[in-house]
This record gives sequence, C-alpha cells and structure tokens, in this order.
Amino acid sequence: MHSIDLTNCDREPIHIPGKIQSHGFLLAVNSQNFNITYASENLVNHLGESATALLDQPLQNLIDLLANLGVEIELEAILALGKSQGFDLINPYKLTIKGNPYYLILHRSAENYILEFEIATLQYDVQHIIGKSVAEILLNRSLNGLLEKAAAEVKRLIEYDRVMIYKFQEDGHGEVVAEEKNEELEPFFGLHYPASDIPKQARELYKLNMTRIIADVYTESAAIATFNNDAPLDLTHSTLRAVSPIHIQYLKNMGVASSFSISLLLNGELWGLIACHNYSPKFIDYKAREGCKLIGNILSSALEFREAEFNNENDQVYQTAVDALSEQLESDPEIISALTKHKTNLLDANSATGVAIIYEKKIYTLGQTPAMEQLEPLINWLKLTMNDSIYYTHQLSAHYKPALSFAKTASGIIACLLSKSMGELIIWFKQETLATMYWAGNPEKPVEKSEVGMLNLSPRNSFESFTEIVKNTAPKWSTSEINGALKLREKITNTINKRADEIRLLNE
Ligand code: BLA
Repeated sequence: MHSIDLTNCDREPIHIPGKIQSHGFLLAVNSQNFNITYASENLVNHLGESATALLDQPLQNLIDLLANLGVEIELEAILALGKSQGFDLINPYKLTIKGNPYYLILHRSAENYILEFEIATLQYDVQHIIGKSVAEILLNRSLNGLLEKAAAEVKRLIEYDRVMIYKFQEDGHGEVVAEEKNEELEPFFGLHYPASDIPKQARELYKLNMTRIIADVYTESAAIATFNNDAPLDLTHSTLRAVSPIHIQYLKNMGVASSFSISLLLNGELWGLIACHNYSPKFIDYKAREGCKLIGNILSSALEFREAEFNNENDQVYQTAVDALSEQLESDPEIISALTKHKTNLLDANSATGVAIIYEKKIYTLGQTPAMEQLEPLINWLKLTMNDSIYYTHQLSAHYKPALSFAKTASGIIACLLSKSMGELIIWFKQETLATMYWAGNPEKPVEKSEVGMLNLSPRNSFESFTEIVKNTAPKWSTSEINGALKLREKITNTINKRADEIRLLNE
C-alpha cells in the first residue's frame, strides 16, 4: 500500500515506461550484432507485421519488410554512420511507407540503437518561417516584450490554442509570465502552480530534451515488446516516450487534449518552459518541433543578458550610494560616523528600511529595526549560524522562528560579518510586504486519492483560482544589492585593519 506522499511523484521511473505514444512506432537494435531487441506492438498498424515476428531477428528482416512496402533504405550504412559520426547528421531521415511520409529518428540508448518512426505532416518550409520569427522576437528590448513575442511566434508556428511562458521560482513552483491564447479561452496569465505539478525527474528530462510532445491524451499507448523479458528500454532521449498516467490525468482534468513544451535554460538550469495546450488532439511534426527548439535556444540565450537588465531599476542608485560610503570611510576617521552621519548613510545602499551595526561591543541603529531584546538573540543566532561573510533572506521567520514576533519590521535581512572573533556585523532589515498570490487551485492539495494511476493517487482536478495572502515575507534582495553589501563589507574591514595598523605604528 502506497501512502499519499508527494515525493512518490519524484520516484516514478518515467524514463522506462515500457510503452510509447501511439502516433509513431519504435524498434531497437543491438549495437553489436544488429539484432532486433525491442519492437512496439503498434508496428503491425504501420508495417502490417507483428512486433514479435521481428524480435531477435537480424536487421535484414526489417530491411526486407520495408523493401516489400516500397522503402529502399540502407539501414546498416545509416547505423554505421551514426555510430561513427553521431546521429544528429542523419536525423530526421525522410522515407515514404505505403505512400505516407515518415521521419526516422535515431539515437543510441546504452547497448541499443533506437529507431523511431513518426508521420511527417508539415507541408511548408519551416526554416523560412523560423528566421522571420527569431528576428521578430529579438526586436524586443525588455524581457517581458521578448517573452510575449516568443509566445506569439510559437503559437503562429504550431497553431495550438494556448501558448504560455511558465517561469520557475526559487522554491520550484511556477508562474505564467506571458501568454498568447485564442480569444475565447480564459487567461492563465499571472497564475501560480505548485512545484509538484512538474516533478523533479521530469524536469531533469526537460534539461536533456528541449521539446516534449504529448500528442493525444485520449489514445492508448503502445507496449514495447521484447524477446526474453529484457529490462525495459531506457527512453530518456526518445521522442515517442509514453506519458505518465498521472500527468495524462492532470491534462484531462485541465481539459487539455494535447500538450507541447519547450525548455528554457539559464546557466544550465531549467529557467522555465514554453507550455502549449491544444483542446483537441494535435501532433506537431518533427521539423516544426525543431523550429520551436531553435526559438527556445535563442530565447534561452537572450534571457541571460535581459534578466540582468531586468533585475532592479534602483540598482544604479544603490551602486552610487556604496561608492559614496566608501569615500566617506576614507575621509572620516570614525567608522560609525562615516556610515551613519553623512549625506549618504547605510540605508541608501539598498532597499532596507532599517539597519544595525554591531561594532566595538555597541549596537548602533538607523531606521526601523527590531527592539533591543529581539535584536540581541538574533545577533547571537547569526554569529552561530553564519559561516560565510554574508547571510541574506527575504523570509527570516522561515529560518529563525523568533523573527515571527517582529516580521512586520524585519522579514528581510542582509547580515555581513565584519569580524567573527569580535562579533562585529552589519544587519540590514526590510519590512514585510503582504503579497497576494493567485494559485490555480489550492497548492496544498495537489493530489487527490483515487484509483487512477500506478501510485493510487491522482493530480488535483480543481484549478479554480485560489488566493493566498503571503505573510512574513519581504520583497527579495536583488543580486546587485547583495554584491553592494559585500563590496561595502570589504571596504569597511579594510578600513578597520588600516586604522588598527596606524594605531599600532603610533604606539611603537
Ligand atoms: C509533466 N507537468 C508536466 C509538464 C507540465 C506540467 C508543463 C511537462 C509536460 C507537458 O508539456 O505537458 C504542468 N502544465 C503544467 C503546469 C501548467 C501547465 C503547471 O500547462 C500551468 C499552466 N503532476 C501532478 C502531480 C504529479 C505530476 C501531483 O500534478 C505526480 C504525482 C506528474 N507532471 C507529472 C509527470 C510529468 C509531468 C510525471 C512528466 C510527463 C512526461 O514528460 O512524461
């Protein structure tokens, strides 16, 4: 008996489902002797031969079968070329079976070569359209403009009913940050979804494969037959990999018939997905998927510099304040005075609403800070927990429970250690800002008990909007606020050391 536990989702071995989606068929060939090791049972629908008749047979049997259907294909030469040069050169290999255009897509999976056959449907030259799309997308200077245009171009290319840019947040949950949809559909823009909607191992697969097509949630998947009960074939890189029954149920609950996603990566991590829905079954041709992959790649590389630009419009102001403070430290012999008594003070260096400096056994404060009896235990906790020169959070009470009592004044902190041995530090505080989160369904209830699916649980079937007021949280610190604090810390510790040296020299 499995208990209802969301970590179950992360453990479903979705790369070895033993099945494929039935819009194509699959064969696997041993890379040493070229014998057929696996074949999907729907082969009979496409080639008129049963999968089991081909199992454990030499590749020649497949070549003969294809020849009888009018397909001239040098499969051995293709595999040999793939073996030496990689399959990217060959994919997709176009062929016509019984008058129907197909693509053969090949890759290696451990000791097998996997051959996947998909119907080719595209009538026009996708390359031409993509060039124009990319130019259109890159015209945008702002990140938001870029994302919106990318969604629009993907929608134009694949003609799905809804195309969303889904961005992951630090805690793994996600938000729809851009959307292009058919007019009659209700918007999902601005809605948040819990992390468990896309489990960890699925995210790993989307880092390896840049597109994922789920062509029709209402068709049965096709089992993959093997000769002597071999271990299930590893479909990590397969395009036809069958979909987890849990995710199928999720899509059905959303009313979606086909789903397509394109990975967006930033610095090797999954930044988000371009998530596309169609409300009736719709397959996307390999070449069109490749076009979308290109759009995803270009968007991913554009993210890198646009996200930095986007960070915080006040960054420049903070930067100037840090420079001014550094100059004051040079000109004013008193450290505390240099940081608190001049035109520019520590509160100008970032978006903090209060600051405390613990220096030479005294506590100095500016702006709003927790009361002394709250501050002292916090300082002790920081001295014990801080290993690095800096510690920051925008949700202090999640890490330090007593902070609940002063969350209004200080939900965000940046603490900089000046001297661990002397217990000297600067702590910036930022007030709580109540934020409203619009969830699609109650995030606390991502699963419901049911008989559907191997894990005896089903994804929630309510996506009705659920409003949550987020408490005990301050707006996040930006990267440049953190960098500014580090820079200032270095300047202060250097000044302290210099002054100490000067005093020592005087006394000698
Ligand atoms: C996969 N879940 C996915 C994917 C998306 C989502 C985009 C990628 C595959 C695809 O394109 O369909 C979730 N889809 C969303 C979200 C939005 C959307 C958040 O459109 C918002 C607009 N799912 C659950 C639970 C489990 C689960 C509780 O809700 C597990 C118990 C599993 N989701 C799950 C699995 C996959 C998945 C296993 C991988 C599917 C696959 O690639 O085989």
